[in-house]
Amino acid sequence: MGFEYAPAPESRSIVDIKASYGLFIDGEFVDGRGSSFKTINPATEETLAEVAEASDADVDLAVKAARRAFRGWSRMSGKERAKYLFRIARIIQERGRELAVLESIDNGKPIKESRDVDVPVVAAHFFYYAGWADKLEYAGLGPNPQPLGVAGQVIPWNFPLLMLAWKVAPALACGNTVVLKPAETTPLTALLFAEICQQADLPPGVVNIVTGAGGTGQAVVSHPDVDKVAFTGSTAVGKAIARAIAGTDKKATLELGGKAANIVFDDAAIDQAIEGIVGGIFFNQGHVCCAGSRLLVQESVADEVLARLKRRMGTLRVGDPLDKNTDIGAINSAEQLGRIRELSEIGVAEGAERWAPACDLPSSGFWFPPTIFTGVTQAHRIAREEVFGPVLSVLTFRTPAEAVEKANNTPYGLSAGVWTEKGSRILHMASQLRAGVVWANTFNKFDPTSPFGGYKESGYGREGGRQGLAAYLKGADA
Ligand code: TAP
Repeated sequence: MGFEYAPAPESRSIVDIKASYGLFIDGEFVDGRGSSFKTINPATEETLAEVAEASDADVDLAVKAARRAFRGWSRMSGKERAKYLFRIARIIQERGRELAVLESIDNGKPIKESRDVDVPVVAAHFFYYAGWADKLEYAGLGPNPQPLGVAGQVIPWNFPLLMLAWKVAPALACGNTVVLKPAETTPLTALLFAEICQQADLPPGVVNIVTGAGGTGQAVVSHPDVDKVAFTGSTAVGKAIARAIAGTDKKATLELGGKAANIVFDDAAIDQAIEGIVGGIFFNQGHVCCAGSRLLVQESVADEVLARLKRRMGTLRVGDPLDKNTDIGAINSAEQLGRIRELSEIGVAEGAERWAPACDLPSSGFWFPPTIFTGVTQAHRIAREEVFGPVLSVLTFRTPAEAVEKANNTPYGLSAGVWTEKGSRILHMASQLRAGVVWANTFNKFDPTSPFGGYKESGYGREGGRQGLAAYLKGADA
């Protein structure tokens, strides 16, 4: 039994959501030429604002503004560019509560995550890349590194502001200018970031934000005057983008899906591992590309791990994202909820056993309880496809070799986790796992100094760290 908690709602009065938003082009908010769309609060289904949908012509204006701004921005000394990035980082910290509340309202994620993870890591990214701006020639990427030009960046809805930071901070530090398209369901923090750019006196056109749906994203990545494409999202759209830019000289980084194995050996500290399993799959409602969505547990401890995991899941609080006690917030959209339900039903139909703790879900909004499937085999779709929700598939193994074999048996390769007391086993597993990030005795840790990216269908290129600079510099290879 979990404790009863009195509600502890964070006030939303700190946030001023406008009735409608335009596009941010050339340093100003302008009306779009296309139609508009609504963004809603997924926890209540209440409409938050009308947002302009950028047409091809709007995207063209944004790219032209970015091209004009590139002349000055790319010639500015790194030291001067750094001042702007440091200023943006500090404003993000100052307005951190506002950003966190807005992110939770528009995305559905719990305030304790937006407040304690998303926003601090966003600020850290700007601080980190501000530090590189005047040291690019010492990054080991050539003696006189030069920016690429205009970067077209398309981001998903699961970490709206964090994905923006991963894209914008290194691009600007290297002297590029950007046109960024946030996801249709989560545009609001990107638009608040546009205000922060104004507050920081960033030269007009260095950052442009064009809101819209997939068509706007397509217009950004395929615009002939965009030199660099940076995309995070689904593997299907990533492949479509790779096809769209094939034969051009655009440089691209694609950060796509994942189906990470979180591997628990019998010598692991079980209580710690349980926290890592829970954080690995239920953090951010499981809307995490590197989520530990496949638990591989050594057979000799499987019963114990499952029993403790179920007990722990019974204490997770699902509900109001703005309540400071909430562990699991709302699913981001009706569409995503539909996908999670469909794959879960397929799991049952294919013979896996479904379990979720008893929990009362709110009557409006989009919700899915933390769920595990046992009796899962490698052939099950829930073991192979990205559910992108709070759904964990549990498989067992007997030997390290079998764990490696099962962990690598996926078209993806973004991340993995290893839980064991033996350092030598951690090193062995890390060398065998075909994944961009391998966490040992922890999971879902993000740091701007550490590169992040995938193998196989999880995409290519690295974001974060010194390696993240290479994606925004001519001829550089991390
Ligand atoms: P995507 O469709 O890939 O959306 C990602 C971004 O690309 C959004 O801004 C989207 O705009 C835009 N987009 C869509 N079609 C495009 C195109 N043809 N050209 C350029 N940009 C385009 O992801 P989703 O629909 O939000 O989610 C679908 C599945 O993708 C999820 O179930 C999950 O498995 C996976 N996913 C993975 C990640 C990560 S981090 N790996 C993140 C999100 C989703 P709109 O938002 O307006 O459609």
